[in-house]
Amino acid sequence: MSEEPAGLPQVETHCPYCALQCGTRLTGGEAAAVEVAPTGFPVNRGKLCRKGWTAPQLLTTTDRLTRPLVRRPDGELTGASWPTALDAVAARLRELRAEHGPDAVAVFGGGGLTNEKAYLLGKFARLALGTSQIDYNGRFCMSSAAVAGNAAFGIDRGLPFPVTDLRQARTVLLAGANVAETMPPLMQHLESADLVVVDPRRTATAQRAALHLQPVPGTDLPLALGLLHIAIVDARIDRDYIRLRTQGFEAVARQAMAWWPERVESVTGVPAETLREAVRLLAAAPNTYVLTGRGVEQHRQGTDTAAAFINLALALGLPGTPHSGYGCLTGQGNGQGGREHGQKADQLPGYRSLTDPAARAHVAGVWGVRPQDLPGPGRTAYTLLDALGRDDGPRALLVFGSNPAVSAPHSSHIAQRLRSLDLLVVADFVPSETARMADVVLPVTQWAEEEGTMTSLEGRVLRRRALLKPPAQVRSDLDVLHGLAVRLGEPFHRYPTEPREVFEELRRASQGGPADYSGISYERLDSGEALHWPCPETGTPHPGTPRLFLERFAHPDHRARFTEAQQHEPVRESRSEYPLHATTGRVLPHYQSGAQTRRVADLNDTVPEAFVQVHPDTAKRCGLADRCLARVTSARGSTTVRVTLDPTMRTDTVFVPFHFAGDASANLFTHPTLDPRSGMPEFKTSAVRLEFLPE
Ligand SMILES: Nc1nc2c(c(=O)[nH]1)N[C@H]1C(S)=C(S)[C@@H](COP(=O)(O)OP(=O)(O)OC[C@H]3O[C@@H](n4cnc5c(=O)[nH]c(N)nc54)[C@H](O)[C@@H]3O)O[C@H]1N2
Ligand SMILES: Nc1nc2c(c(=O)[nH]1)N[C@H]1C(S)=C(S)[C@@H](COP(=O)(O)OP(=O)(O)OC[C@H]3O[C@@H](n4cnc5c(=O)[nH]c(N)nc54)[C@H](O)[C@@H]3O)O[C@H]1N2
Ligand code: SF4
Ligand SMILES: [Mo]
Repeated sequence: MSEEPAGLPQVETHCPYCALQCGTRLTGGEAAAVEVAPTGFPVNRGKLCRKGWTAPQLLTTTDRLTRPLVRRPDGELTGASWPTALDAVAARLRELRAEHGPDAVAVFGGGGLTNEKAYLLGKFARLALGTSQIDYNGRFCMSSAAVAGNAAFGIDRGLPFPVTDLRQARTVLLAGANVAETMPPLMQHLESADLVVVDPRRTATAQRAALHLQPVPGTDLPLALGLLHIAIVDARIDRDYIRLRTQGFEAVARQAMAWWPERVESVTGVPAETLREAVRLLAAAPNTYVLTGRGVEQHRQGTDTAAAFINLALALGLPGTPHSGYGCLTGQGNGQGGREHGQKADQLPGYRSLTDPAARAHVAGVWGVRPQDLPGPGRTAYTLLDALGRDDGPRALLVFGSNPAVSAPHSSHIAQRLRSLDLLVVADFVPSETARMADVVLPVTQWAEEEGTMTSLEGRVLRRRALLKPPAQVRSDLDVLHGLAVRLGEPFHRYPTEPREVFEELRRASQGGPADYSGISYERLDSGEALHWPCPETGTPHPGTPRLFLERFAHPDHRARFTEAQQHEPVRESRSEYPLHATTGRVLPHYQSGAQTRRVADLNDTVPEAFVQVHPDTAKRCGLADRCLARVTSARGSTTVRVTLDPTMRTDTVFVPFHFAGDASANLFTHPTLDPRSGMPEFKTSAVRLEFLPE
């Protein structure tokens, strides 16, 4: 840890990026001189990844948004005062609502927003706008695992145990998760475990594995069924656990019987003996964890696939025991809290359902409205974006904390929908690709300039703390929502601008819900208590719940559910025209749509442009050499990227990171097919061909 210069302001907070929420100490009196250092916080214990170390660079990025921008009739975005910008937005929203009804206005949120922002955004949509049309980018993230987790366990908390429990693990199955690049400090907790990694690529994580299963992308469902098959046939399942703590095993076991190892091998490409070895490792260890990431979830059968890995974990008797378990690795900074407090299409705060009359009555009571004043559920993220500007779709969109012009599947189509709007408003701190398309851009604070709470991947509620004052013309998202709400005729007091005040209201709104925060306060968090939800308000301070399910699962009968997979129609695409599987994902130095990390020189210099990772034989067949330019083409469109040869790749599979924009955007070729249960797009498999592109 670095020596702190004496006398400079200092705060303990957490990294602005991923859901690991590494603990950091920020030091410095001005934005240009902020220094970051890791703390001893248990998930990162003195470590940060490069994104964490370089996060302060974004505070002073040269194109930081420092005043509102309004598009002039000649098409130019030009500076405007806050009252002018907010008046213009409110006036247009009122017109559109009067003409087309409240659902003419839509809201798109993000899993990076603090709990306070996510909560107030949902309230603003339902009350100030009266719209049902709100959803968020978390739908693109862990929504399939969330649906599967709710169905299996009765509650969805990504990790139902602290990250540090993994230190005792003897075997960890990482299915479609490349944590060595996506959450590097987490690797220190996996040092003594044998890793079984399921990934079509030999990633940095797979290189550390005791066993690497390298399937064809999109074949994890048969793979998981095959692992269960072997566990049953080899008598490695925990029959007592299944009898006492679960229901529904028989039907799932029948389904798994159809997936004998050689059949699985023919579909997935993973040798039958490797499958058997994986089951031996998983069943041999007393302390075994099954963890899933986006690789298995971002498919049209992502919910069923996550459920199939949960079924495997249940059959082995892992979830809800002290030294074993199942978890989904939530991705965004507040990916967990952001999915609990009401920015989802079908949701009210506290992870309550918008269609549950008791939930509506409770939240309406806290908000001082009648239950019938709350709209019903709206469209999920991709369906919402796809409906923009259509006859029956929204005419205006407000975006807080997402860059869908880059990160949504079939992005050229989504960009066209965004262009067809009467009004696009984007709140951001940088001119993201989506912000640059907006009619009004509202400049907001960054993490080091604001207070709030985040809920990490392990369900622990954390304090984000301000080191700096924001630039003069920059406001918080809470201020923006307040300013718009009062202009739309809402009572002043309904939209507090102080994060602590919003949190006090969130506590009450979440009280009694699955994600109950009512026993958590800024005071308790500031005194250093480790509080995982649920943490209800009780006579004596509730200690929070670091480990869920130890005594019972959250279903009324206290049992976990096995769930059978449904049949999924394959997307039919010409294999002769598009002979390769393309998959997409992340590299260490970039974050998401790249709106932030492409602006951090130290990160962007490491990976300055998009690439396609290809096996040398495949490259040769397509007439490609290392470092040449190539076009990756699907039935949706083409992406232009540089070839990187990699002999560890499957010869039928290529990989493109999705952090880049313009011609190099991976989402130009991805498929907008959705998982019918979660609304998750098929980011992880596209049928493509590769072509040489002369420079
Ligand atoms: N550096 C970095 N870290 C991040 C982020 C970032 O953008 N950059 N984003 C954060 C967020 S929001 C998230 S959601 C997490 C995501 O974290 P991860 O899930 O670890 O990230 P991905 O790279 O999307 O996907 C993981 C792996 O899935 C593999 N994969 C692709 N297709 C398949 C398939 O069909 N089956 C299987 N089994 N595997 C497949 C890919 O090769 C990839 O290595 O990372 C978080 N951390
Ligand atoms: N092909 C492909 N596409 C994918 C994925 C994939 O694996 N492959 N992964 C998907 C996943 S898992 C995710 S999570 C999504 C993420 O994709 P996006 O939603 O586009 O995520 P970000 O790039 O983080 O965009 C966040 C934007 O909000 C801004 N921002 C950050 N914090 C705040 C804040 O507090 N307030 C406001 N107003 N703005 C803020 C940032 O500057 C940035 O412009 O991408 C999905 N898209
Ligand atoms: S692992 Fe995630 S939270 Fe930790 S420093 Fe890196 S980006 Fe930040
Ligand atoms: Mo994500």
